[in-house]
Amino acid sequence: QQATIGVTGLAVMGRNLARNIARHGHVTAVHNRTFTKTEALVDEFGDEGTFVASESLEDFVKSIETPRAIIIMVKAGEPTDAVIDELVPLLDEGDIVVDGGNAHFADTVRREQALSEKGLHFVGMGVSGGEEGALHGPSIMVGGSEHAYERLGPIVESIAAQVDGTPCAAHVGPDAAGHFVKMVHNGIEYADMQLIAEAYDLLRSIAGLSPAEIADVFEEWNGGDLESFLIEMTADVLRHTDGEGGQPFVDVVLDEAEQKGTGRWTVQAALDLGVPVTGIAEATFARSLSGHTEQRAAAREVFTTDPDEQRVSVDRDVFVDQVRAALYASKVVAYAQGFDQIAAGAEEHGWDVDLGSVATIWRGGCIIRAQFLDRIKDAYAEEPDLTTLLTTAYFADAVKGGVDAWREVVATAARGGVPVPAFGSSLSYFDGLRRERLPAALIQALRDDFGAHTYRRVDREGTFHTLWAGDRSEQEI
Ligand code: NBP
Repeated sequence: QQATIGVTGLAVMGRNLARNIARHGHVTAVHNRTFTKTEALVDEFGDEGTFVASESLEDFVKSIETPRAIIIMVKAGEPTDAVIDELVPLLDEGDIVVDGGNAHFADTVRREQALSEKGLHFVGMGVSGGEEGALHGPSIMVGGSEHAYERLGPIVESIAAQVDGTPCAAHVGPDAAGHFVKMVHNGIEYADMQLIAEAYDLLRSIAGLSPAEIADVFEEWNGGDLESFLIEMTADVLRHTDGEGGQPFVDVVLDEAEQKGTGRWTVQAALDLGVPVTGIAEATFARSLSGHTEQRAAAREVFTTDPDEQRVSVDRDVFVDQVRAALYASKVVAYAQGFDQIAAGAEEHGWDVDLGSVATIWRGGCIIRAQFLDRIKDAYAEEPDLTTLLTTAYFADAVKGGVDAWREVVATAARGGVPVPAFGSSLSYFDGLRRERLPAALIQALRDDFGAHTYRRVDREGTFHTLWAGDRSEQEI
């Protein structure tokens, strides 16, 4: 029997994605470099659907109906190139090669160009939701040509998470748009997790709540505007205890956050595009700081903390609510910045990305799934060319309503010596945007003074330079 689609690379993600596809009634060809993984999949889960297993890549390719659609689900980077190089000579014109791994979007641009020259379609497909999502319904961000999506769309939409009957899968744009959007998704995930971690730290260190009490707070928050997978999971993790001693699990975990690189990629791309994604950047740097153990030890020794100095008295219930408002406002900023980055990336690369559709497919299946995304979807439905999410009626009201609490929380954190890089930078971003005049004027004047970099004036058009070392007269350039 000819398969409708093939999956090569059957580690946790590929195996679960293949099972999900087969469970939805699509005959699925499966292949893995090490054949035992293919055999294990068919032995354990063969009754979930129709799998066509092959040991060699040649047989795998032959087992798929043309034009073929083949999903590569191997380690990102060189392994993906190695698989593409092996696959290409076996394919026919019009076949579709899909990379479902976490590729850097620049690699996807390169691969798409190389394969299109050979008459093949290359699709960079971002898959979010981890291994559980891959099995039960991920969020899928598909790049590549319209033509490729006509073949792939019905399959990916059937296996994706569904919210209100709408699949969390879409063709987000040509070329590497899918991987770019997935990268920013992960960047937002970094910011979201950092904000949650700061909220936890504040509630524990300043309001004196125990992890179990903070779990209750998060559970309550999950019943409101903040409802999301990560908030729900935070309550669960904070309630978890370790071993027989029953200490909070969060206290036995080493406080050094790791990263696989997608946050860093997001920040690097944002720097190239000139988009201030301060929440994502601070979240990425906060992980780096946590890993600098030698510097942390040295600083702890020199700047020992006096517990009295850090004691800030707050009304517990009032503070809990202020932290909730600060978390929500900061989250609005982080998401607004992420969507700005997608818009800027799309413009830079000539991809027509529908931001409303991105919000729609992030409502389910992915790690940042949240009720909040419904609001973002609505905002883009009302105004597709939105300048910034921050100023849309719903979010503007939320931020205005929470701004006093937000300031209070950031100020209290500073007084109490609790680091809140994401809360603090989001508030500064907000203040920076709404400020009538920014001190950027002084920076421009300094640049003109030391480097003759010129400036523009508020009162007339043109570019000017002052002869700082001379008679200080102004020249129009
Ligand atoms: P891994 O990233 O651990 O990769 C293991 C797979 O790559 C195995 O099938 C392995 O084959 C294959 N492979 C390697 Br390594 N080198 C190869 C080569 N030169 N030729 C052929 N195959 C090769 O798997 P994963 O965790 O399932 O992730 C797959 C992709 O999905 C990655 O790009 C990842 O970034 C992405 N992703 C992962 C998650 C997640 O939660 N884990 C979420 C979203 C996206 P072998 O069995 O023969 O060694």
